[in-house]
Amino acid sequence: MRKIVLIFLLLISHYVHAQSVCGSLNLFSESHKESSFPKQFLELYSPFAVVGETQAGVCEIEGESDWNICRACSDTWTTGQLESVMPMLKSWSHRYWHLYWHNSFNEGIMLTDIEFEKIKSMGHALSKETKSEYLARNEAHWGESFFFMHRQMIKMLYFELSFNGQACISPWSEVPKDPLNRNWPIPNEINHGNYRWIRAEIDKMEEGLKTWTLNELGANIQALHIMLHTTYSEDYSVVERKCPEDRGIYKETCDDLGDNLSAHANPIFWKLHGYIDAFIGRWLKINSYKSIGTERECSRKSESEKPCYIWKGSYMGVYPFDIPNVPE
Ligand SMILES: [Cu+2]
Repeated sequence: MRKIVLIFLLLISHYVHAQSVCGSLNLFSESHKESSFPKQFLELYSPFAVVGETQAGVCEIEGESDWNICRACSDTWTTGQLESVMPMLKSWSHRYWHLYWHNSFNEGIMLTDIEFEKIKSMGHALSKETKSEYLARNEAHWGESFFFMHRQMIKMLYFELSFNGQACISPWSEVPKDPLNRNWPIPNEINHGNYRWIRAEIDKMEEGLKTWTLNELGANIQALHIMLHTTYSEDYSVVERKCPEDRGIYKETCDDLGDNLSAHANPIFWKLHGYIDAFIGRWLKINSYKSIGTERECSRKSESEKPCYIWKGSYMGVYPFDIPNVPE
């Protein structure tokens, strides 16, 4: 049912002109042409945020120093932090943007010419690339696009927290070994023994880091990524209660880690995705890169930030994703 709703919404969204942005930041904003963005934006527009030095290695967007915007970094969520980001994370445009991104690869990427021009004007496509070349490149580098897209989501989260004067959320430095971990217990008892499988996958990634391309790492990390989502998902009876469907879409309360429409509304999503994202930084170091960016971003890096790795997969879907006629 949800798929039918999505296709319908995709069709009518092309006729809607008003664009809504998830949260306070439009990732396709023209302001990206300024190299001092987004720190400067935060200083100018946030009534609370004080952009300061981040603790080294914590809450950093590794390889993208422009994005190290967190003034503080916390391990667990406070009510203030949750309240400042949930309106964005639970908005339907954000939910469908994430769902559509994943479906793009399952069902073949669909992109209108207008959307492609927007992507190109913001430097997210290569300078001489046609739409079909862009789509083929992203299909071929799905593993990188997976890293790229989820990194954009982390940036948006960090921006929203910082904009509201809140600390960022640090990723797991290690996946908790104890299923009854004080801060991050595994909610469903049937998953309590999963750590050994998770550990085996982590070992594979650590070995592979030395020889794989970033794209191969992104593809091969899927088993670990899905295992983490499954392990930290709640029992089906809880999910059913939080996620009843209404007109084919979930209720606002839904934060099921097992569904792309709702996973990012779950606080643990950011712990596990930050952990997955940190593999990008480890890969860059092992391969002697000092930074990472799109073609345009790399061309603007200072000498001390070179060599800069240019993303080969940088598809982030249709963004902003307009969802007309959906209850907010
Ligand atoms: Cu996702």
